[in-house]
Amino acid sequence: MKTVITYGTFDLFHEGHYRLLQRAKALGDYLIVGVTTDNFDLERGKMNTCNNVMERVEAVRNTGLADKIVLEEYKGQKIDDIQKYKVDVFTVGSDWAGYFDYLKEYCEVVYLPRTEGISSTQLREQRPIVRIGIIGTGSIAKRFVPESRCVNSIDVVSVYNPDAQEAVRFCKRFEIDNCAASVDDLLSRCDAVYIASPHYTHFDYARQALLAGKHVLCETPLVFKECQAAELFEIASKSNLVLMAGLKTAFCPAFGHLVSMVKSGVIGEVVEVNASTTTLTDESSEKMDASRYGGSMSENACFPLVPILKLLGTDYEDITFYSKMKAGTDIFTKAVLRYKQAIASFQVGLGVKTEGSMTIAGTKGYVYVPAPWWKTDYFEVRFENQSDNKKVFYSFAGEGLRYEIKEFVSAILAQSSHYSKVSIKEHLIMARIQEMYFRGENVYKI
Ligand code: C2G
Repeated sequence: MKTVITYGTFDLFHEGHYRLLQRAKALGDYLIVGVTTDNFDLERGKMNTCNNVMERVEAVRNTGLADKIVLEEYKGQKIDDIQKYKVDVFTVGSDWAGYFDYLKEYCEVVYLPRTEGISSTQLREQRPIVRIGIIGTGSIAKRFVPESRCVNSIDVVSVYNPDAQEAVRFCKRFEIDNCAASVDDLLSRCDAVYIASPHYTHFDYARQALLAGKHVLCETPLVFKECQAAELFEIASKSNLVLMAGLKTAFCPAFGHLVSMVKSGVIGEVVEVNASTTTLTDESSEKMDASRYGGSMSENACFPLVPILKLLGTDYEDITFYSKMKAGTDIFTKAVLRYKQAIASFQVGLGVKTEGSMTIAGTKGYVYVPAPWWKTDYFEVRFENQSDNKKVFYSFAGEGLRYEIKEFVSAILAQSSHYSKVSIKEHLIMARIQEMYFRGENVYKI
């Protein structure tokens, strides 16, 4: 039996892909097709795939040409696969001519003529552009615009800030066509809104945008009351709109890989998760203003809550907060969540600095993520026998916002078939925890 292998992203599956697989199949008796995972594509700079890995695997499977489909997850996997599956022929389109000559050491390498006149990039460019309006022109909005320019099918068309001068300066700096005179003006010019205004304004802006039929990507924390979160998701679902919180960590490649590895049982049963996020902030900052929901909990708690809820679930038994207060604001808070079978804790601070690492303790080993864990490109899986330790690297491009922006745009263009990386329940629980804190439930202040 002559085994042939080929690899691809196969995004927006088209005639060129089909013909490649047909000719690959004709080179032997058994065809293996490697489909790149989302993380691997992000890692190799392919930011703009529209279909997720499951959709792309399905497209290849539906051709009926592949005898086996494998996922291509890392650079160098081709050599492992060729040896593992005793491959006789590696083939790929002629656009890669010469690039895979190093595989000649292991098997025959054949470059097949590419089908001219069609490509995934071309098909992507024919897709609609999502026009984005930004509300708020602060530091995160200033990072959002350049990051958005790394993602296909999105264009920032308008900006709104109640302080018109601020908005004018922002539009000039980022060469954005329109400075909206009002929120309604902004909403009339866009398909989706990115809300980067102060936390306490999020609910009203998000509600107004959703009721106007616009998709919403809102900075975290989304809202401070569970009922508000529920109302926003209710409006979004009724109008088939995308509502996402800017939980950037949840969309980063390394974090996605970390959660999959831990969920697969690589460190056994998870018993404890601990994470810290502290960012020293000037006392005069609005982020420290107690009258405007300022403080460490509101600013940073959403970061560690993502891994805690992802790894241990949303059914914790109870949560207790211990806060160091100053001028009515928590400059440092430690929270402990008791689960049936596990404990989670996190430390957040705007006026206190600590190591920004995360550890995930399991019955077979543990995961260590160095600071800043919330935008990590690297983590270690460690065991009693240190020779079993694994170091995992995942590139983290730019400011890391591009991953969440890509997710937002894909969700809008994919409509209902999109799988959200953060569930509605997780959003509701995050809002509930913020609400408990601000109501002083189980809060011990020092
Ligand atoms: N292809 C083709 N004709 C086209 C477009 C693509 O023959 N008009 C071929 C490509 O040469 C590749 C396969 O179809 O062999 C899949 O193309 P992509 O999905 O773009 O995958 P690519 O990013 O080229 O991945 O490591 C090898 C790479 O994974 C190939």
